[in-house]
Amino acid sequence: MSQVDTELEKGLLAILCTFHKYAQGKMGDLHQAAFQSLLRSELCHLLTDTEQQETVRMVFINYDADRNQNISFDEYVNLIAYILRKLCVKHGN
Ligand SMILES: [Ca+2]
Repeated sequence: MSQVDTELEKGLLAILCTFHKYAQGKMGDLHQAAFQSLLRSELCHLLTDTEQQETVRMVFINYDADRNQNISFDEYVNLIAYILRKLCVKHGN
C-alpha cells in the first residue's frame, strides 16, 4: 500500500484497524463481548449508554443482520455509516 497520510485515509484505516483489534473467532468477526468492549472503549462519546448492557445488546441485535450472533466487518461498517449519518445531521449537513 502506498503511503497513507491524509486525514480521511487515516480515519478509514482507524475504522479498519479498530475492527481487527476487537475481532475474534475463525471468521474474524465480533462476538457480543468484543462488540461491547469496542463500543465502550472506542465509541463512548458518540453513542449513548454504552455502559448499559441492555443498550449494547440492542445495538448488537440491530446490526447483526444475518442473526449469526457475530458482527461481521460489513455489519460493523453499517454501524459506522449510521454514526456518520448522525454526525452529519448534528452538524447541519
Ligand atoms: Ca452477523
